[in-house]
This record gives sequence, structure tokens and C-alpha cells, in this order.
Amino acid sequence: AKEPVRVLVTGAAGQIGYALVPMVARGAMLGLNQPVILHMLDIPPATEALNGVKMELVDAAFPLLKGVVATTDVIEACTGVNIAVMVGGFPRKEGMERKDVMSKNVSIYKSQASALEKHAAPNCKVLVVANPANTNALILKEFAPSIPERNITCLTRLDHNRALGQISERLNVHVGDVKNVIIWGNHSSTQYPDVNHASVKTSSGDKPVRELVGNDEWLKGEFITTVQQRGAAIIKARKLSSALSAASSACDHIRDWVLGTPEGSWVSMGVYSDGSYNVPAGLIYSFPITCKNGEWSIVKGLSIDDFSRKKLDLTAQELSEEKSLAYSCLS
Ligand code: NAX
Repeated sequence: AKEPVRVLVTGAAGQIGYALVPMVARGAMLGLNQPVILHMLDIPPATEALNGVKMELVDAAFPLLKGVVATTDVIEACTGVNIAVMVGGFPRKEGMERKDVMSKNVSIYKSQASALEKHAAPNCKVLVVANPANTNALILKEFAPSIPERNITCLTRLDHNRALGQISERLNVHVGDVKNVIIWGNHSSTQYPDVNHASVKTSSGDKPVRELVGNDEWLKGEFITTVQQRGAAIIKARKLSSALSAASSACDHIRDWVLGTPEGSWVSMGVYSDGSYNVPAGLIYSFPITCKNGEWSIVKGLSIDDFSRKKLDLTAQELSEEKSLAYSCLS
């Protein structure tokens, strides 16, 4: 039998946590033949709620779930974990300054970085979900210097999946037949959802999305803003932010990273920039990514037109500003 993989979920008593832990326990993240041990971390005010989630995990009698650690102790939570999904963070509340929210998250990610560095399993893979996701991941990277930078990523797969969903609805094709959209940049409203290299599988081969849609005005306008603002639309409808789609996309992100992307297709992941596509090195930026043998690589050599170039630069600019703001919170 396979050894269980230890999966940490921080913020596990929250909304996304509640949707995510049963998916992990059912094999949606690591496969249907991979046993798991869940490590759930939250903060002391959420202790009771966290224990409630643990009770439900026991009650669900998941065959793949070999153990549950539910704790408010960061070290206990991080010890021996192979995968860390960082969902816990400080939310922006009405009337708060950006800098105050940043400062709270910088201190959370700084201390959790140290705990992961000291106590996680070697080669632990980290996915940051909590906002500001790219910059939280960057802080985590800076304060866990012995964790290889290729092991620290942030979630833009939800935005990627939203883009696939919009194309599928527009063309009335199955979402599984749409591939190779790209989310560039920040998980924020400056992100650039790009369909210039996307295609749809048809009975007569793959066809470019741009050709099938045949309406550049929609692709350059409403499509982009719908994807950028989808999070706000969900909040308006549900009075709560996206949770099941975020949890499902987090599973997609880790599954593809560990088990590989299908031949000929890529996904979007926030990763440490190496300067590809003239994106400043040293930012956590979302790129088109393929994965193989547990390692990701940036898809190189795609053509970038003038329209796209401006959008790639704009979201990089925002990330550079966030980085400066985060650093100013450290002093
Ligand atoms: P909730 O407020 O429901 O849950 C957050 C949980 O984190 C709470 O239980 C809280 O007690 C816990 N927490 C706070 N500080 C902690 C700490 N220091 N250590 C451990 N746990 C801590 O928020 P939820 O809706 O679950 O969203 C979680 C995060 O995901 C938010 O930051 C949100 O902005 C972000 N999102 C990111 C997305 C992405 O695509 N990257 C999409 C969905 C979501 O908006």
C-alpha cells in the first residue's frame, strides 16, 4: 500500500477550508489511490469550528483518509507535511487601508514560512491561496530561504478555470474541450486572461478560440472584465466569496503539479519569475505552465502582441508596488 501523503490546509475552519478538506480526503487532489493525512490549522478563536470540521471528516468515513491533525499550533500543523495549502489569512475589512491588511498578512506569512522551513518534509510543495496571494507567496519565499523557490506557488488556477468556463458558455462547447487559455500576472483585477493561444477540440481537429468566437470586441472587452471581476460577482450573488470553485481549483493546481499536465496543454500558476516574457524577475507572477515529474516549467516562446504586452506590464507593475508595500511593512 502507498504511504500516506501529509497535506496541510491552513484556515481550515473557514469557507474554502470546509469545501477543500473533503475534496482532498476523497482523492480529488492527489488521486484515487493515494492515502492522505490531513493537517488542519486555524487560529484559537476558530478552535471549536475546527473541531467540528474534524468531527465531520470522521463521520464521512473516507477510505483514503488515514488521519486528521486539527490544531492551532503552527509547528504541530507544519510537521512532516508534503503539501501545504495556505488558505488562512487576514481578510480586508471595510474601511481598512491596504497597508494595514498587507501588514497583517506579511506577519502571518513570515512566521508560517519559518515553521514550514523548519518542520515540513523535504521538498514540500506550497500553494498560497490567501490574498494577496502572489505577495503572500513572495513573503513566504523570502522567509523560508531553504525551501527551493520552485516549490512556492500561488493560486491563479481559479481565474484560469473561470476563463475556460466563459469560453465554453460563449461557444456552447464542453469546458473539457477548451484548452490553453492563460492568466498572466496578479490574482487581482489587473490579471490578464489571454485567449490568443487557446483552442477548442472539434470533430475536425483543434480550432483557435479567437477564430471560433469571431468577435474581437468581446474577447478584448467583456470577456476580460468578466473573468477579472468574477470574484466580485460571486460575492454579490452569494453574499460570500467563492469557495467551492476555489477549493476545486486548488486541487487542480496541486494535482497537475504532482501528476503532470496532459500532453499539449498548459495551465496557469503563480510562480517565481525568472524574467521570462520580460516580466521582472523576483515577482510571483502567473504564467502558462506545464508540469512533468513533479516539476513545473514556464511555456516559452509564445507570441505577445502589443495589446497583450501592455496588459502583462500593467499587472507586473501592480505586483512590484505590492512587493514594495509588503517590504515597507517589514521595517
Ligand atoms: P474565511 O474567512 O472563511 O476563512 C479564513 C480562515 O483563515 C478563517 O477560519 C480564519 O480563522 C483563518 N485564519 C486567519 N488567520 C490565520 C492564521 N494566521 N493561521 C491560520 N488560519 C488563519 O475565508 P475564505 O473564504 O475561506 O478565503 C480564504 C482566503 O482565500 C482569503 O484570503 C481569500 O481572499 C482568498 N481567496 C483566494 C482566491 C484565489 O484564487 N487565490 C479565490 C478565493 C478566495 O477569495
